[in-house]
Amino acid sequence: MTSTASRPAVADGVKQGLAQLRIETPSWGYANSGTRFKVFAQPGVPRSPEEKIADAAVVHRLTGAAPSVALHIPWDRVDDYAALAAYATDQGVALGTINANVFQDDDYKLGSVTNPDPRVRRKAIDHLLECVDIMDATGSRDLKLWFSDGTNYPGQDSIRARQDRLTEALRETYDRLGESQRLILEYKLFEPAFYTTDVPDWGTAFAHCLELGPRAQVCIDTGHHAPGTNIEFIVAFLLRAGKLGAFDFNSRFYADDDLMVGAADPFQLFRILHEIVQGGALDPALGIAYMLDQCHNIETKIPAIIRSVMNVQEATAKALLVDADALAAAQRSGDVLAANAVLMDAYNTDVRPLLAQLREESGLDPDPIAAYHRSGYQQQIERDRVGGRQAGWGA
Ligand code: AOS
Ligand code: ZN
Ligand code: ZN
Repeated sequence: MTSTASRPAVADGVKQGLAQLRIETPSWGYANSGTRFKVFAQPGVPRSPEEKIADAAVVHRLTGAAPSVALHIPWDRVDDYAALAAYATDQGVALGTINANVFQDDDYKLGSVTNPDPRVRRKAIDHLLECVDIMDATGSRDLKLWFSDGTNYPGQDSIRARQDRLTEALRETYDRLGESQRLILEYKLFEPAFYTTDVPDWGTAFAHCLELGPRAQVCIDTGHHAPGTNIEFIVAFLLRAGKLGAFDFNSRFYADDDLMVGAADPFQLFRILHEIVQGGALDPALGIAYMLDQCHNIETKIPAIIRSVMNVQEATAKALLVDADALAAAQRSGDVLAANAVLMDAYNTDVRPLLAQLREESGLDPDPIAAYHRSGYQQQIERDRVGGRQAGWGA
């Protein structure tokens, strides 16, 4: 199949598709992180939002595919967000999605926007509104909301009342958005709440986004599902409904592992990207934000993020190799084996030589990770940055 991939017409199609793919990297992925048991400090990690942006810019320079970085408030709090955006531009990247944080405060023990106490709900909503102010200053399009809200015990609170409170908070936040801004609602099956979660699945997120209006969209974090969930079905459904706003890409073996995307299950990533390609959704005009949401607890962070970008590119290239005509013909004629073979032929193609060639054609090093190791950047940050910061967990 390598010969198919290297045929000029096929290579051109892959090249055009990949040129549309823009992957946003998360500021917190560059900082120290860990589990509930231990945060491992790594040498050279950023001490400020500016240093996280500088690292993101390195990933973009080497891959040519990661032109924006997502911020997290308050982990990336600064006095002057317009100045931070200008700094990012100087570095060659843009500030992307603003991720709100209403989970890291003692007040939120029983929830944030769904808390039974109206004072706590007000505080949480005020933070979401502040995030929109920040978006105005940074020029960010998307506000991403993930709520840790839920309950641990049956009877702890009214499931239905919590939905009412959630609806009120989302409405107030949505109404504050500017014309070109969006609210992106993320769902997660469980954790930190274990009995009920207030936005546990795509159906709940979808229903709230439908009620809010056209600028409310769903975020699929690939790690936020029960084992065996058919994520590509969710992708296809939301795309068809015009409600897929963003991905938080990562890999999971067991729960919300936040491992490198494409590491645990590259076939699942390919199936997801196949739905994206089939739906024409690589086109930036459709507005889907392809973000990473990962932590690199035991591996060196910048090369891990480069690897993750490359993993998404490889899965996308394979999805672009699917022979759409042959697939449609096999599907029409009910030839199950032939249809499946079309997908598997694309998946089993080694696209790495093609991607290396495309990088060289764009003036990039064909091997971005080797280029990073040769660049001396890691040695430089390990020398220069003393006292690197934790991303936020356990702070
Ligand atoms: C939490 O599990 C979610 O994946 C969030 O998207 C994210 O990890 C957190 O909000 C960091 O910004
Ligand atoms: Zn996420
Ligand atoms: Zn998560």
